[in-house]
Amino acid sequence: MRRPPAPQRRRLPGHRQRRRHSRHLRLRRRGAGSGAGPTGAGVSVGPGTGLGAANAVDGSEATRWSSDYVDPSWLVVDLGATYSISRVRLSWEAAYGRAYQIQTSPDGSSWTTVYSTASGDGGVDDLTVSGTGRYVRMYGTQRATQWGYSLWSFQVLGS
Ligand SMILES: [Ca+2]
Repeated sequence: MRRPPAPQRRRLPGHRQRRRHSRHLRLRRRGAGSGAGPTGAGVSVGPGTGLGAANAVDGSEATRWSSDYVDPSWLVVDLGATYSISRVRLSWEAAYGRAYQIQTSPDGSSWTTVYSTASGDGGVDDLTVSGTGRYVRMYGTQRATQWGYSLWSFQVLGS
């Protein structure tokens, strides 16, 4: 059964604390003396749980998230606070999205599309976008393979 994309907070075990540069919105694990934001941050997916949502935001290109094998599927990142978002970088595994949208939201329920494609070809999609929000998601509507949507990493940059 499909479920609505209600935010489902999850800790990000093993997430690294270092930043590549100051404008990179690294997702930070709550607590651990890391200077995490007041509300923390998390990642959620739907429908179902797929494989390791936290793997998309763990800072490693060797671990991956995969959705269930169904359209639509999505991965939502909670930045923990509102940011101006300028760039989203997706690193796809062999199971990639043919058609998907990048969307932002202030509340995790109403979404604004800032990027859309119906001809995704996998690899790395380094997207320049313009938006504002606390939540950013990849909303996949057509898988390129019989498998799911699988990302080595999903990065959001902004200020
Ligand atoms: Ca990863």
